[in-house]
Amino acid sequence: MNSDTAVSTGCPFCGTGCALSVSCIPKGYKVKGDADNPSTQGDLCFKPIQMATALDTGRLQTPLYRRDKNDPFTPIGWDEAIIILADAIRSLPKEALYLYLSGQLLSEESYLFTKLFKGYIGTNNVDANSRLCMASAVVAHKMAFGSDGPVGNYRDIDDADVILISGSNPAWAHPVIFRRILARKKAHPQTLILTIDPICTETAEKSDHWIALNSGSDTMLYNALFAELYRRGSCDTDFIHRATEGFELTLAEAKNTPFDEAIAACGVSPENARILLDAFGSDKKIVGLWCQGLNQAEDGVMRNLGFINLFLATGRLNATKGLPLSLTGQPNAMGGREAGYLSNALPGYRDVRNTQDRITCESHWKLSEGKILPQPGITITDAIDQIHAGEIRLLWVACTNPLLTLPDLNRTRSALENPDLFLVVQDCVLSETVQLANLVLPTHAWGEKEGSMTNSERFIKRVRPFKSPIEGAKSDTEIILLTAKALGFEGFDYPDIQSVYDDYKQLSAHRLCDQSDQKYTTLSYQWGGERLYQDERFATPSHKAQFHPVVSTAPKIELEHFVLLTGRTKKQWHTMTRTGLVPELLKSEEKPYLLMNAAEAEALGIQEGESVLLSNELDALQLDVRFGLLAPRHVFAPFGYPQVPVNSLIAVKNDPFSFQSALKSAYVSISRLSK
Ligand SMILES: Nc1nc2c(c(=O)[nH]1)N[C@H]1C(S)=C(S)[C@@H](COP(=O)(O)OP(=O)(O)OC[C@H]3O[C@@H](n4cnc5c(=O)[nH]c(N)nc54)[C@H](O)[C@@H]3O)O[C@H]1N2
Ligand SMILES: Nc1nc2c(c(=O)[nH]1)N[C@H]1C(S)=C(S)[C@@H](COP(=O)(O)OP(=O)(O)OC[C@H]3O[C@@H](n4cnc5c(=O)[nH]c(N)nc54)[C@H](O)[C@@H]3O)O[C@H]1N2
Ligand code: SF4
Ligand SMILES: [Mo]
Repeated sequence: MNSDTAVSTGCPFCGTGCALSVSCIPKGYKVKGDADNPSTQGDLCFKPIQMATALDTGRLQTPLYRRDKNDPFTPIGWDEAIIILADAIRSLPKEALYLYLSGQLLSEESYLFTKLFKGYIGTNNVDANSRLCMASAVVAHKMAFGSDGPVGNYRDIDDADVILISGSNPAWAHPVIFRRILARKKAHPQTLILTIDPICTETAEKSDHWIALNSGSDTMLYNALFAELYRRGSCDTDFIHRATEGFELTLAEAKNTPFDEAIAACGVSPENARILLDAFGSDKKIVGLWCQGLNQAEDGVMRNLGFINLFLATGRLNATKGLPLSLTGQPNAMGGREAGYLSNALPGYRDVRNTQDRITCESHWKLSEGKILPQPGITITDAIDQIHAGEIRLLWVACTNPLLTLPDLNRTRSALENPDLFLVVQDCVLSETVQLANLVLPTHAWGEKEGSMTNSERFIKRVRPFKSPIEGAKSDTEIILLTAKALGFEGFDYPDIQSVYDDYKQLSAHRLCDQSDQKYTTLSYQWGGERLYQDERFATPSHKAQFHPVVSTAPKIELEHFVLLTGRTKKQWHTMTRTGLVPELLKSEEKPYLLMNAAEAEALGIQEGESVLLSNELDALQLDVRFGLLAPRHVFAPFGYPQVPVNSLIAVKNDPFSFQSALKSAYVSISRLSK
């Protein structure tokens, strides 16, 4: 690349989806925000800047193979690797195959994988790490509005009067969105920032009010607010009658617990409850942001719906009074969902259970009718069970590291170690999951590949290469195309990525996520416009938005254990396959830790910095204590550190609607190590 030609691309980290401009400098690459991009307007955080210094570190450069997982790997050529993979796929019934993908893949890659598995091979056994991340938000959006797709956009932050953040720590996890929130506060100091979280996070600290609550009590809180807003006459009855259904039943359920009793059960102070009521009872513009604190729970869909109900009840679905905006975790979890990579989905926000949706895809892919199965595939945690049961015999993992990020890691590990499982891992570095593989397919990485991504506000942009690919690896797309051809499938002759996009975009025509009139070469587009449903015509069968009754829960916090919360830190990215390569990126976060209230630690005789034992029926781990401020009896540890994988303490408990795992919390005992 020429030093004076900056390449416009997208950030490979979080779902904020910053547009970047990368240029070549004598010592490497200079990464800046792309000021011409209307979505993120030139802003960025430190992660992509420092990542650009480690693009070649630790990279896999040749396919590796071993028939027996106890043998060492043998480097092999690409022709042989693809033949081994195609033979393994052909040798098994399609029900025994499973593909596990990632919101860090580009849309074209997720589309091709979906076409190959759900279309040509004919199995819906495809899922993505979005099952651990966005599945509850997806289901809640479908239930409330008729389709997946976040309603609002970042611009709504710029003139909001109240920014209500629940179960999300954007100061760490979506830094550019948080900066935009702080910029609004600076320009308009009356703006109120409210954060509902069991932890006094950096986001909560920088908010006007930290609204502490006990883990698991969101539904109780939102129901209490809902019923009280109605009692005060603060609901928008015109909007409710005109544009929604289900209000009465939802209200009846919400009224079940008296307000004061409910608030107390949640651990929310009466003063904080009043602040929330006053905000929703006013005409102020409220933007509601949420993420994993609502999604990753056994009642994740209910938490999402309870939060959305407050916006529907007060007519907040527009630019004037505000709206909800679900924050997406990974850089392209939005695009992956649009491309149909979840186990029930098909491209263009379609569903395998819908006959017309199947026929549309079959005909677009020139397949015979009936080739796509009408039953959703199994989800990833069920697939782990089926590996144990010997039903799933081939697992192909691309761009995710399940050995550290699924729940119940000991069970996950023993599944992946199963000698009867043929494990194929497609990754750019030697991840923990790669280390258990039979066949390793080394890939190009960020900076080397091209395609498109959709960010958290539905904005699509191009990702472009700015360096030559590492020698010996292939792009994810090429690997899929070679495998499809080795399996004898026609329909995978794409001369370039543009032709993949042009094919994929046609399946979005006349859908909510329509991008069919866009040109790949100039792609920069917010599908659905600034806000969805501004004509109050929703994607539901009746075209009305739907209230859903939400069952209130507020688990009792028992004195014999602590609630372990899990989540992110500011500098570390997931399993550290990226941030672990850059020492500057991890500074002060090199080691995991246990965040505790000082008084609760001291009551157990624990000093700050001391190493303690954290245990439950699944495992026991050692972590060093840091003091912080949390709701009583709550502690926090970050996930993803290979040396202390907290997910081994988390049982598989899934939401019954979204099958998303309750990764946010587990009960644990804490004890001092005997000296
Ligand atoms: N630095 C960094 N940034 C990232 C990532 C990363 O790994 N590192 N990952 C990206 C991805 S994939 C995702 S999904 C996002 C996640 O972004 P976030 O969801 O913002 O981050 P988390 O730390 O997982 O969880 C957010 C908060 O939920 C709170 N919480 C826990 N239980 C409850 C509850 O019962 N109720 C409520 N109201 N809150 C609760 C936690 O205390 C925590 O502060 O971050 C993205 N950005
Ligand atoms: N306890 C607990 N567990 C959690 C969560 C939590 O909050 N608490 N959060 C969950 C959430 S929201 C998420 S999103 C998941 C994330 O979990 P994972 O997706 O498992 O974590 P990553 O470390 O991001 O793994 C991405 C992998 O893709 C590889 N990779 C990078 N670029 C490419 C590429 O271009 N091609 C290919 N083929 N590979 C590439 C990386 O090297 C890495 O191995 O974790 C989940 N697990
Ligand atoms: S905020 Fe997210 S998308 Fe933007 S630069 Fe930082 S990590 Fe990348
Ligand atoms: Mo995520």
